[in-house]
Amino acid sequence: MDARAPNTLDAFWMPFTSNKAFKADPRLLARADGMYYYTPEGREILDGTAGLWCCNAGHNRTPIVEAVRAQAQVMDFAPVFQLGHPLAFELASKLALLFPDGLDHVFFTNSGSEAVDTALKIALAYQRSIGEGTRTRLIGRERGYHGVGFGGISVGGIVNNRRVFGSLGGIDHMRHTLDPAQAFTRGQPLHGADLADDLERMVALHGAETIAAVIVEPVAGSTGVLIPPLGYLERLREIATRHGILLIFDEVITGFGRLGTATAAEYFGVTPDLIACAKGLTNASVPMGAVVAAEFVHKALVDDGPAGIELFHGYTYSGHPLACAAGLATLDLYADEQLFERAAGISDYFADAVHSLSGHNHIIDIRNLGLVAGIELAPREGAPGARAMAAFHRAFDTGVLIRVTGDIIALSPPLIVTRAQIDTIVQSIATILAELD
Ligand code: PXG
Repeated sequence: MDARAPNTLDAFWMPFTSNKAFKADPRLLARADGMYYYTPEGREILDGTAGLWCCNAGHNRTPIVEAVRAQAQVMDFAPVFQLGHPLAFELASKLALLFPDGLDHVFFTNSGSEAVDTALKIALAYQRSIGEGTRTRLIGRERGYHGVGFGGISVGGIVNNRRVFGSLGGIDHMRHTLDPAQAFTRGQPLHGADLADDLERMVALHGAETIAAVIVEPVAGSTGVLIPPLGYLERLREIATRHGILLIFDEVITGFGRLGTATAAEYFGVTPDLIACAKGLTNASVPMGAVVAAEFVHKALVDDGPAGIELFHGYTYSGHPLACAAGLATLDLYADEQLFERAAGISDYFADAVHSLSGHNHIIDIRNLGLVAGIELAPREGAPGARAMAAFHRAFDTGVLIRVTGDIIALSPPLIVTRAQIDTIVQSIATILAELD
């Protein structure tokens, strides 16, 4: 094949996309700056989703761009197997400081999926290291999304992500927490903490001595913004602790300011044993994920572990220098511009704005917390997802980027969003829904 063949859309097999539909009617992004994307023709698109819930500081921020550029000139790559480079240690130290007390050790990955699978492996290794080797079972939750590794799709609660691939064995799922009877709740639903007792049911069904860990998104994002009922996460924490089950928070979306705090753990005042994160860690400028582990987990595996390699796990690009440079600049930017506090400060305005859509055409629920919201539409008869997809296309054509999942519109704007931009996003959704059949 001639490598200089003309550029067509054919060769790129696009992820999580209807390739045929996209290539028949492509939507391309060519440039980004602050709150905006720009199409190749130069059309401005207001970003209501921070890319894919990941560009929390807005796009192409100069300090991050400069840091990556500078690092690329100094050292492109360095192995971190039996060698090290200073930025990885520095970023790990800063991340440990930012995350809750007691979560002090950082394992770097390149994505959220890898962070999730790494957290699950650490949990299994931990249980074995303390003499609890029968604990091999992993518990997830319906409507959980934990990326696309075999661990993640197995604990995840989305059948389409598993249907043609299968699942690891020894997995079970708790029920999700979405309750239609509490539609249009602002913030956390009042009722439903008792759904955490599903973990007790798992213990009764399988025996605690078979369960290594339970993993949840504190706020489920990609299956349509599911806000935990008041007291739910606290109860899950209590049950997990009582039965020697590690609690893993998947904070790939909730981390780095989405709720107005560094982590959802901090927001809810519930500290898990492991946190998986990614996305906002580098403002998505260079791919990177991480698992942040509790001191006691690290101690059991590393300090008290055997001589030699303590954990047979890692990626060529764990702690990649460019990602570390991006991560350090990103954490500094969040702090310098007080972006988490900014998100907290504007979240009431955001809540008012999205809930002002209540009563509009097609809307059957609105959910929100921090700077994330889900707007659920009634599905079209016999065509689930079609109405929201039509809204997505129309929003893009009129200059606003929203995200849709099933018949749910998800909003997660960069933390630099202004009140006027929130108004524009919400007004555009109102107009589109009024016109949409
Ligand atoms: N956990 C959670 C909670 C996520 O949201 C992942 C893990 C996997 O991360 P990577 O970096 O491997 O993709 C995610 C990713 C959407 C959407 O439309 C969400 C994600 C990815 C793609 C689309 O909501 N989240």
